[in-house]
Amino acid sequence: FRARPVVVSSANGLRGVKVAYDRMQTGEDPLDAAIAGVNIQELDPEDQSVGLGGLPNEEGVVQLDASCMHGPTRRAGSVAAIEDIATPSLVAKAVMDYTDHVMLVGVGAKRFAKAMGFKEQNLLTDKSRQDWMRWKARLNANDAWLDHDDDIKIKFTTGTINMNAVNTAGDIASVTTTSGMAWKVPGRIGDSPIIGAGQYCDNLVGAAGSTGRGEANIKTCASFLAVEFMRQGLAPQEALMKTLERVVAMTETRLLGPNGRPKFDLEFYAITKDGRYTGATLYSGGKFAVCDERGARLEDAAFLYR
Ligand code: SD4
Repeated sequence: FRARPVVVSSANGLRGVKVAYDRMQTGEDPLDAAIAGVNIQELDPEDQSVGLGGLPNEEGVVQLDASCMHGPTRRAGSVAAIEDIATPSLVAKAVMDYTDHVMLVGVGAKRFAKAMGFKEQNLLTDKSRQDWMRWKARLNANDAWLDHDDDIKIKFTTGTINMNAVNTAGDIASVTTTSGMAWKVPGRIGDSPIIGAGQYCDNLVGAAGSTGRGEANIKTCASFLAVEFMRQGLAPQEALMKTLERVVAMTETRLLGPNGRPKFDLEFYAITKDGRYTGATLYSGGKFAVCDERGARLEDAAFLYR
């Protein structure tokens, strides 16, 4: 068996897919390679959706979620609502490698990370603190949870990084890492650390992962669902479109607009064992990053609604 190696991620992983692809070419494990790819965003203070510089919760505290899966050994690891550690993707992998568990949360996750030698640091940059204060200053009694000013909405819906990689042996890995929804209720956990929602990988089939409104994803176990559709023989794009249709079908009425369409966006990324790939979003205009033998680039995502 010889696969076509490829790495696919959310658009903010344009630099990361290249790093991951190049590392796989030197024989590095696909999960280590993908994590090295997402580490770039985690450690970049300019990326306000993940790791250092991530937008905080409503109390101004940065709480991070991440999970990963390693196809060849059928293992998974995850951390949720972890504070003060810039690279939760690596902590998720440490949970996978060094514990008998899959998921650690909050203070326990942080204590574990420190015991594993991760450095504790303040993740709230000046820029993110100022954005948080600006948001706080505008709060008023009439605010609805879903009703945000446009500029703030952008930050609400951009970001998170999911990356999926397959090497020439057809070994597959996936990882997702995020600071979650900006201004979330403290303790809120999104889809990113949930195995089967934020990402999922099955070495016989492929991998899928997600960014966007995590609540919608959790309810549909959508990354698992996408991999299951591919297992049934659907091409990656068909699999992601059917997954998006399920998300719409499971959307509660209060989140549907007058046209019956969700008021949020959700994005999926997928690869197959033989190296096919795609990205798909609820609404048109989305891009995803890919790197293969032709180099790293952004491609247009398929979509359900224009
Ligand atoms: C979450 N899925 O915490 C993440 C947020 C995200 O683009 O992807 N934003 O729900």
